Amino acid sequence: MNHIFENKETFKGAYVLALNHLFAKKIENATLYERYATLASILDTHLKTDYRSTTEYVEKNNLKKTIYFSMEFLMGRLITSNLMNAGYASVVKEAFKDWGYDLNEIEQTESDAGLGNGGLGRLAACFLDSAASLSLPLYGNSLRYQHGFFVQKIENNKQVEYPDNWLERPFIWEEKKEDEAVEVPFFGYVENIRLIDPVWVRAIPYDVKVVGAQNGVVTHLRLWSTEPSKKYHYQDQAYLNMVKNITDSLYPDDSTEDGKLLRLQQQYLFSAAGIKSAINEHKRLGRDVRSLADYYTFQINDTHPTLIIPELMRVLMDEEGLGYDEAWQIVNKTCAYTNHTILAEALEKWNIKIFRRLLPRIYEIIAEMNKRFIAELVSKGYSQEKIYRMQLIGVNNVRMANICINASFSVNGVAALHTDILKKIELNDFYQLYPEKFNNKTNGITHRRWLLHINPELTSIIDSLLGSKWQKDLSLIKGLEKYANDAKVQSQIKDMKLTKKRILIKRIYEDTGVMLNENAIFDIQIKRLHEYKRQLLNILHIIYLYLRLKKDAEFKKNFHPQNFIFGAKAAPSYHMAKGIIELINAASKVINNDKDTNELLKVVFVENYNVTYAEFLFPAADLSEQISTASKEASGTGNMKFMLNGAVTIGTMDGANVEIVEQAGKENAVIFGMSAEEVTTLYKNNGYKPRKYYDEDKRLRDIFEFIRTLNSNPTHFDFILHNLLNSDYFLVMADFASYVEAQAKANKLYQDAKTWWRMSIMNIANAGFFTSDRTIAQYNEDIWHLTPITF
Ligand code: 26Q
Repeated sequence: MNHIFENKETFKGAYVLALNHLFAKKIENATLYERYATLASILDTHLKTDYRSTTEYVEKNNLKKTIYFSMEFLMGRLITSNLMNAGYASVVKEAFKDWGYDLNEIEQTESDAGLGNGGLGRLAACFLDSAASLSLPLYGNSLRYQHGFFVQKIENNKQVEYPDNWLERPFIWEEKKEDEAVEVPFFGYVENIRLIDPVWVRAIPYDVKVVGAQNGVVTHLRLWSTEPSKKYHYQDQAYLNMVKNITDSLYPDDSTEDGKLLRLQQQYLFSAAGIKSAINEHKRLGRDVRSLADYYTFQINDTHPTLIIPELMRVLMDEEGLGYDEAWQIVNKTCAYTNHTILAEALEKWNIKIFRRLLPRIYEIIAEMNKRFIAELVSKGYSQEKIYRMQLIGVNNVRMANICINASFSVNGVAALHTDILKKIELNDFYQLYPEKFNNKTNGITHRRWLLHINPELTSIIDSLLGSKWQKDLSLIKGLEKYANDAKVQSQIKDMKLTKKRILIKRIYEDTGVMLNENAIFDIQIKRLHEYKRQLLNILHIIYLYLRLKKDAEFKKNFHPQNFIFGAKAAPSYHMAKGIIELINAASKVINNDKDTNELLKVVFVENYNVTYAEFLFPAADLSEQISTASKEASGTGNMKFMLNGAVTIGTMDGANVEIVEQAGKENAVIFGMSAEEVTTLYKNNGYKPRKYYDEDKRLRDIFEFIRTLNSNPTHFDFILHNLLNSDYFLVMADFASYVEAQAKANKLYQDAKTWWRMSIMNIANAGFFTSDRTIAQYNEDIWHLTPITF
């Protein structure tokens, strides 16, 4: 092998030439961005060789593929993870060092690809990395949004949204493939299964390379963009606007808002285009459509890509001439569905009027599926009531989850507790009908990004103790356990934390002007803002602490300083969530500026929490806030990133927290609050009286009083307080006392250094289960059955 990344001298030569070629500059005159773009370009070009050999290998050997259909891929920046996976990071670092440049600095100019809302989108990105690293032919399919998830600014304590113009400068990792464009029809009317006078939109794929970890495998994430159809000679402005709008922006996660036609259009666009390109490929390789299921699994990431089901039916019947039953058999063997949500009210549904107008033929097919499904249930003797609950169309809505469950061969939840709740409660009707379809795949995170890349300090501690094999097989990190009580290792971990805290402190100071104490406990809650995630419980407790520190000298003496850090975006129309952001910011201003408590207590809300910010936050954390109302958080994945970086979880027995505790041991987490079962029973009995807690707990009354002083208008936050008193669906009041106790316990534990750092090490040592390599291996074993690429 002889190539430009071979050693630093060959690299330097190639880099200088490329910089001259691209920007006509010498290295000392180039801007940071030009230096970045040059590096990214030569790496991307270099990867083409592996990309081509991977594609050729998969085709020559007729390997089955998984197409991971997801409306979101929250990729973040790619330069470092691509360099690391390709195995060239150290050569490049060395070369840059010779020139006096820092790779980290260059990385900062890449824009963060924020094509997702939160957990579901980041999971999809971790899965791409893991599948490629396990040499599995898995390919992503999504949309190329011109604007990613909005940029958040805090103005006057409030969230303000700005567009994310991430494509302002060229996205170097993508390749436009004009020759693989497809035409997608919308609207029109149906005559004898034929769609008459539709509006055609051209979908063009942009493929983003996905690099496996040091195995020569390069797959891709296919992002569809829209352009005017080639079928028209004349196009009016309204048509051009429609075409542009389809891939203009990512929708914020917002189950409260009514279905928007544009979102349905996005869903059909990437579903239909993805199916079309799979079938085109299948035929190009000389295979019969009847064998589709032997060559593809279509994984449906939540219900957003549900339309691949009726679309595949349509193609097989209307274009390929198969009968309904034959088409149905194929769909049933190709599609698999992952559920990410428990909240029944969040299950996706579409008004049939909107649906029929946009997708008349697809609607007909769903209606036919529904008719047959109902007939099946009737023949099985199901009650009318149960049939109403299960049918695919009901109460004027198309029910996406019902379609997915009916048409897929696999239905999985994303953590053990979540899958259990689906089976026993939320989807019990379906579980009884199709017990064999249901399975669990506990989520995971790619340890390459979330440890090797973001925490080289911890990586090298582990390397020095265990060698480097664990980097390939994270289960080996268990070997750390035997050092849990080792004073030297404990102090290395503590030093690592201090290093990471200092980096974060600098960043937060630059961003917010707040200077944090490096000796304090770093207590971090970073995730989307949702009532069920209970950022409100966190801030109520902080206010309690503040008031107590001000009046209780004994308490103050025994209290270890604590920094509370929040990062969260609220959906733009989610009034309550935005109110909670404002409350956190208003409270933090008072608290951070009080000389009485200043040294002990700080509260920071970081602006624009995203993948890039996350990479600074996880490694610096001592306490990981995972405090959702039990049963409401399907899994959580931030909880795993904290654990892997040595933070201790303070949390409820919800989602994957249950498995974190199972792996690390209950004594190595701080658990509080009602259980999922208790929550379910409480809801069922209809007897929850949140006001009782207020009446009986002076701490809550004092907190409410304080909140009324935070704004010149004392009723400013009353909509939050009234909700707590009169409804409190997420049981903040019920869990308050238990949370205060858990926080006190954590604060005390931290002061016992030997115990604390043992807990921290035990968490790292037992995080092996949570690599997405394990998750992907399980998907493959139970659902996909892909053969690995072995060159
Ligand atoms: C719905 C309607 C209209 C517009 C947007 C949406 C929408 C968009 C995104 C609804 C939901 C989402 C995302 C959901 C999500 O991220 N769920 C999280 O998935 C993670 C990965 O499985 C879990 O760890 C989290 O527990 C779960 O909340």
